[in-house]
Amino acid sequence: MSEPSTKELLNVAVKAVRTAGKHALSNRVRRNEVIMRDTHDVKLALDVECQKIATAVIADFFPEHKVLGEEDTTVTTQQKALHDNQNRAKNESSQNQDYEWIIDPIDGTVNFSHGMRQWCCSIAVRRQNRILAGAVYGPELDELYTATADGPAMLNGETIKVSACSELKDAIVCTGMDKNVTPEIPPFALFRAIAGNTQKARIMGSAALDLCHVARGEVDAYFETGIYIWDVAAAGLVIEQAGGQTAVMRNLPDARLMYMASNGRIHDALTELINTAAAND
Ligand code: LIP
Repeated sequence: MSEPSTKELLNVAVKAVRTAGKHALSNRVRRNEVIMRDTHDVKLALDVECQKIATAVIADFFPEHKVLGEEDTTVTTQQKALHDNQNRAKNESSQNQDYEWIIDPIDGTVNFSHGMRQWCCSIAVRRQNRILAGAVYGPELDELYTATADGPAMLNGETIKVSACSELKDAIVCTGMDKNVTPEIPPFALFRAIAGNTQKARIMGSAALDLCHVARGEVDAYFETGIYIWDVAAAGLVIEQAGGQTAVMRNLPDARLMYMASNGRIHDALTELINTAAAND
């Protein structure tokens, strides 16, 4: 069987994010059907439903492909996925079933549950640890971001590119509050360093949309500790294809990441600022 093109993969990712995103949008009245609640996090019935819907769309086209999603995965599964991923990266002879779809059915779930419009569905597909295509759909913002590894980053079909901002002092940097608050990483541990050395630091509540807004040039960088691969996989490709840079700065326990992305021009300065602040915390 021939390998799917990146365009074919992207078409399925777009169909899946649109179908799942429209389900969440048309069921907003059910946004408070809570399955699980933590201090700074919530899991909704719609999270699970949207992941099932997206997975079904993908399976219609690629039944043998794997899926890694935020919902119905345990830490063990996440760690296994990471372990498989590392083993896979070593295995040169790739197999068709090496394709893996990475789904965040509702990114910005807490925003969504309060009726805020800053939420999206994010889906990427990777093969041997290389992201080949990604789509991020914000239904209430009417924003569909797409990219392939060999094609441009686009917003609603128009090519986008990162900002020209070259100084941290002139930059807007989006960040987030780690929902897994631990003594080692108290909330906002690095926030004051970012806020004190940029024009503005912003917390908008959806990592995938924050990253896409870096790709379209309205935000200059993004940084967060405690984020997961499904929050950043698709939008990270969009940034790279828009001329920006991404970096997993650290791998944290329970498959979480310290992750940064920027327009490229302020990447080194922001990296140094974060590493210095982290060392002093
Ligand atoms: C959210 C991220 C956000 C982060 C939240 C949460 P979710 O993802 O997009 O940047 O600050 O803690 O992780 O849980 O809504 O898919």
